[in-house]
Amino acid sequence: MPNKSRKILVTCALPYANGPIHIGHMLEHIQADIWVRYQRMRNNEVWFISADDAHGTAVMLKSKKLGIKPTKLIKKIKEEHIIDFSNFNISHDHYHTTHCVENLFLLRKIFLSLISQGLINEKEIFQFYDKIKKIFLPDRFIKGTCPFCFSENQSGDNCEICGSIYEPTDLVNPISAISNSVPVLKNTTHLYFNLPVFTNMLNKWIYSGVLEKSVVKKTEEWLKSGLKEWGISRDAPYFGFKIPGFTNKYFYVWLDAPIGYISAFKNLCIKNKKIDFNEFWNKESKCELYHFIGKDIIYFHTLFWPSILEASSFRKPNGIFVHGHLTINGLKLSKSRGFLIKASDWIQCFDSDSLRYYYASKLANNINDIEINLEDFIQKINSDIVNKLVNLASRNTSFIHKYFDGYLSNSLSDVDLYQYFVDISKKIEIFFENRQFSSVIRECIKLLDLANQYISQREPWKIKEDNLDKLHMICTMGINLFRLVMIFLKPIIPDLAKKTEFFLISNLTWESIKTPLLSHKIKKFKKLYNRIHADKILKLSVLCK
Ligand code: NOT
Ligand code: ZN
Repeated sequence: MPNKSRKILVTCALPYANGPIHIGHMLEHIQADIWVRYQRMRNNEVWFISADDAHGTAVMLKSKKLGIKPTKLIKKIKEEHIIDFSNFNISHDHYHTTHCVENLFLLRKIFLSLISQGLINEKEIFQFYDKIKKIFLPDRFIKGTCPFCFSENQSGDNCEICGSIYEPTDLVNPISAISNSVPVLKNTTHLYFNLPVFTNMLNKWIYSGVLEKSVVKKTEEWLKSGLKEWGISRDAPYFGFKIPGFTNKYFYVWLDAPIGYISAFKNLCIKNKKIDFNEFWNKESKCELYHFIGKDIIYFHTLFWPSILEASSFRKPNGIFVHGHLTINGLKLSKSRGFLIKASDWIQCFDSDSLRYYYASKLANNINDIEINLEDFIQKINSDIVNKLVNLASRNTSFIHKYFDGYLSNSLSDVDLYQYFVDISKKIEIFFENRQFSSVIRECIKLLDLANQYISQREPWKIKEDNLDKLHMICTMGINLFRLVMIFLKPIIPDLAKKTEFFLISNLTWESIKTPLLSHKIKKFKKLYNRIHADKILKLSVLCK
């Protein structure tokens, strides 16, 4: 695998600017951030971007409810989002918004190019209209019974229970989610993107290694059932970009949101003149592009997005990395808040590394749901990070300072064991590259168990003062094994990694894996990590009420 000089652009799905970041968003940003930090450690050039998804009905309704302008709302929300992400050490190189000039410019350019290729059709349709709120209803604001499996309370575009995709008019007993009234059908004209033209391209593209098997399967189903033209316009009132040449028509938020990936990067290039925009987005680009997304928005990324990119002569992604949903156990959460915990509430109870570590311990490169169980969370963090990882450092450091003035010895007590840890790094590299973070953690825990066992068996606390050389080498060995595991875990728990670097007076780098720290002074041991306590679950419950 080429390690040097890869150029990689990574995105996370753009959070809507109508509410706070919750720990479900954080799952995706942490997953991407771990991967990005690993790639940076391997000296690849990585640009990690995201942005707020500022447009659409939800943002408009929210700002109405608050009695403020949408532009004011999205500004405030973006500031809050940036704080939330920084609290969890998400190392975006840039966090932008889709409500920006770059996005307007690119959207119009792409739209005009679609028109000139005859890919946009105008059609008169009947659409659900809320007579009370005087507004055409977007699919997600219509609720009803699924026409396929008859599950109740499903949204107008797809059924969460059976996964079918349909038109809002297919719903049984549709209801407006805004006013709870029965919507009426009203005629209007809309613009449609000719998606079916791209069927052949998509049929090849989905097998080109860009998608995991389960994602290919889902996309295959949609392709098999036949693609339909995709509506890209919305009627006023709407918060978004107006469509040139049409009165009271706006671009659908889902057209300008993915274009936001490009425009956020464009804006980064304006700030950082060293990055070449075209090198990353040209049709023939050799740079790599990856989108991290949740499984609820697969079809936007495996059908519409590659087609729009193809049509407008941009490059397509090398991978769409899809994760499952988050489920939470052991906490009563209010339904009106969507059963989710706000990132700002979580961080008042627990540190960022603990959530990052816990997510990593559950993440693999598949779309399985991730379950948070708070008892299990506390148990795992205390057992892995406190009892196994940090303990390995603390139990050895005291001797290094007591007898050797803080200096490590000039050789290790077991070179073969050290080499064994070094060899495992090859395995860990593959796990990181393939986003099998739970396997990274599993390997690290195995190594920690080995290391702790090694120290326990040699009982340094019993070694007599006439055998100090032996004691010196064993404790130096322990510190070095701790250091190796910390290098492996650095992308996952950056706060602890930073403290470790300060403590070891040495940077945790991938290049230094082969070279043990010898004859090197380290600091006195200060608590690197605080045990977390179960009473914080209660505190979190109170905050989430
Ligand atoms: N705001 C959307 C959501 O579901 C995600 C937009 C992602 C951007 O939260 N784009 N695409 N394609
Ligand atoms: Zn259904």
